[in-house]
Amino acid sequence: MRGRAFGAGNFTAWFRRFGLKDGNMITLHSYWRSGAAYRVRIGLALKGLSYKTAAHDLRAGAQHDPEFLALNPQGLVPAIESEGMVFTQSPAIFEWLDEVYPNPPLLPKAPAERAQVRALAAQICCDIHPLNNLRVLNALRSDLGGKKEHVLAWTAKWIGLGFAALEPQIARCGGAFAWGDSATVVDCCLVPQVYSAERFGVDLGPYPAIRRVAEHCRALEPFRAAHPEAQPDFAE
Ligand SMILES: N[C@@H](CCC(=O)N[C@@H](CS)C(=O)NCC(=O)O)C(=O)O
Repeated sequence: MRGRAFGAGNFTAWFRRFGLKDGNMITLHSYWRSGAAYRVRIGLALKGLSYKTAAHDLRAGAQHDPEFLALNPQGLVPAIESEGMVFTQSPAIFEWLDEVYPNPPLLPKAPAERAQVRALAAQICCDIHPLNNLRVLNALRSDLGGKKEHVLAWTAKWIGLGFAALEPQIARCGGAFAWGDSATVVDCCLVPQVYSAERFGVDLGPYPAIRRVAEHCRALEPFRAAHPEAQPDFAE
């Protein structure tokens, strides 16, 4: 497998020193610029879990290596190995994390609130991000002959539509975070989506509530530790 492993040994000692939990030896299959892996890195950091990173260079096609496909037949990151099992799909990973490592929770307690928080996160994970995924943008370029400006217009269109709908919801329900005053899965999904919007040059001017929450989150240590440029495989 082309994934590069960044050792757990030193990290484990380091994490213990700072009072972080060992995470029952979690390996996160990741790529520094992957928005979906970034989400899970935030979730792990918010829960104070240590983990080992196995990096797969998506630009070099490492997600198509047979060894990685044996782990995740979808050929997508993130994937987590823990407890002798493989966990994929960031929303399912969040649910698993919250059940196995309940503190601090990434979902509110009340069922109605949990449903609303899940719905906000789903708007990002299901309706915005998939349309801007690497394989979709590659297909636009190679299958349909899309030029750079077409691809940028495509990404801006779907991020803009999604953010325009999220904005009033976050303005209404948000506090310091996207939902109230503690971090939830919405923040785990929103911050990487804002990073991606910035990368694609989307104008965030019309979304003050989204910008406010993203700025607040990005100043916090768990979000900083999960940032793409803080990853061991970060490359310009
Ligand atoms: N629904 C999946 C999406 C995972 C996903 O799309 N990962 C991207 C990186 S952000 C990927 O691995 N892309 C590889 C490719 O497009 O070939 C999740 O939430 O985990």
